[in-house]
Amino acid sequence: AQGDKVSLVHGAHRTGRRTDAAMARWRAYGLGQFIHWGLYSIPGGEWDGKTYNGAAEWIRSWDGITKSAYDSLIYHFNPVKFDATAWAAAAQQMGAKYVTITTKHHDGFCLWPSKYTSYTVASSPYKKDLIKPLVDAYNKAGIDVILYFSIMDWSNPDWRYDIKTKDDSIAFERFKKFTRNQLLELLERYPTTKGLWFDGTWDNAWVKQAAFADELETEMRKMRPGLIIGSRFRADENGKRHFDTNGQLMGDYEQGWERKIPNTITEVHGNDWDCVMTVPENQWGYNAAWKGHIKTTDELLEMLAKCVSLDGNFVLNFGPKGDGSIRKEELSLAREIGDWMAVNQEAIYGCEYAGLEPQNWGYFTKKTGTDKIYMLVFNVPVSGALRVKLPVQTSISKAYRLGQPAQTFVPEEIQASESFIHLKTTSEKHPFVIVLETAKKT
Ligand code: FHN
Repeated sequence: AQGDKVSLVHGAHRTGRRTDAAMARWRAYGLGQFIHWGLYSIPGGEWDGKTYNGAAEWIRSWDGITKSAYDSLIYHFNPVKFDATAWAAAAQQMGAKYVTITTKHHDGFCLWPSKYTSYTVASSPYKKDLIKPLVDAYNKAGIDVILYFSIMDWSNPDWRYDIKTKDDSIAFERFKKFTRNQLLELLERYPTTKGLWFDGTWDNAWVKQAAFADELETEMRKMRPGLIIGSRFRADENGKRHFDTNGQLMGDYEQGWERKIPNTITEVHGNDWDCVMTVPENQWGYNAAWKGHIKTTDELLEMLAKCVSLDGNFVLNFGPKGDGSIRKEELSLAREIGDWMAVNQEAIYGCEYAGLEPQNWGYFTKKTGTDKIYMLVFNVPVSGALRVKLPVQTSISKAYRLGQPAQTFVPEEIQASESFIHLKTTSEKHPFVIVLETAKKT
């Protein structure tokens, strides 16, 4: 131990945020799209006429469903309506700057024709690689691609939840080789991949592989310099995940914000992070029933604003159907988010935590490297007066509304560096953005 730090061989490789261009690009994305697509998209949460309430992509594991019947879905996987260009166009219109695609979820079914298993799209009636057209179409639309990969693989007989016997350990050694082969294969086949989004890494068998995972991470980073890997990939030698024994973030960004968003900047400890979010409560793969509370466009926009205001990216999940089409509800959310982004994107892309005291009317963001502050207004007070506290010796030189530059505001300075922006109306129906150009007082 050094001071109160423990010396670790497989802990974090770095303290503080990455400072390179690839990570700066990731940080500036603001908005992303997540895609969960696989065999589970065919039943869509229903089996033999029964609706299962759990997450649709987990249906193979629910009681009453035989594994072999589920695995036979491969013979029915034929997404004839799949159109990579149309998917990419919808994401582009929404304003997504990156997409995270499930190459393989927990069931082990691969959307690319992996050489290392026959449980892939190549064995389905569709036959063709699905990852390549997606990577090409998204890249063509100016959207970066990150590959989702589940380490846990229910289709592989060598997968173990824990290693308790000699046999387990022999099987898991084979599984590690298989995992490495598949990951290197993906990076080889899709060289424009910007990052890997790992999942299914919580079981003991994997958590015990600190040395292997560390070495593999180094190998992948060498192969694709700039590659972005989050905190879910590997544990340290004491089995600590996300943060090592010394509390340092493992990987390039914190991957712990799944369907939840921090409330304060202190909760993210100065780290990069992304929040992945479902439209219904907890459904990632296509769920035909689409029950429970379905988030609205304004709710999702508020989540996006909150994430960016606290230095994170917001990644909205889509669960295409087994036939390759995207459900109309998701398409219309994407369109509405895109319509808002078309006017207000300036307050999202390349923006960060503004360092200002939070106010109840909404969220502040700041354009990285500038003095431009954005007020993303979600709750208009009945008084119509929006409070702004700037750092000492800073004043507002210009205030105007995004999309309506002619609508300017004359801030009322209440006291030094504290002002009211007075809205002309309090009957706004949707969130909007006010730009504050600020300057140091001389
Ligand atoms: O079990 C999965 C779940 O199905 C989904 O893929 C999410 C996405 O972040 N990850 C896991 C749960 O953490």
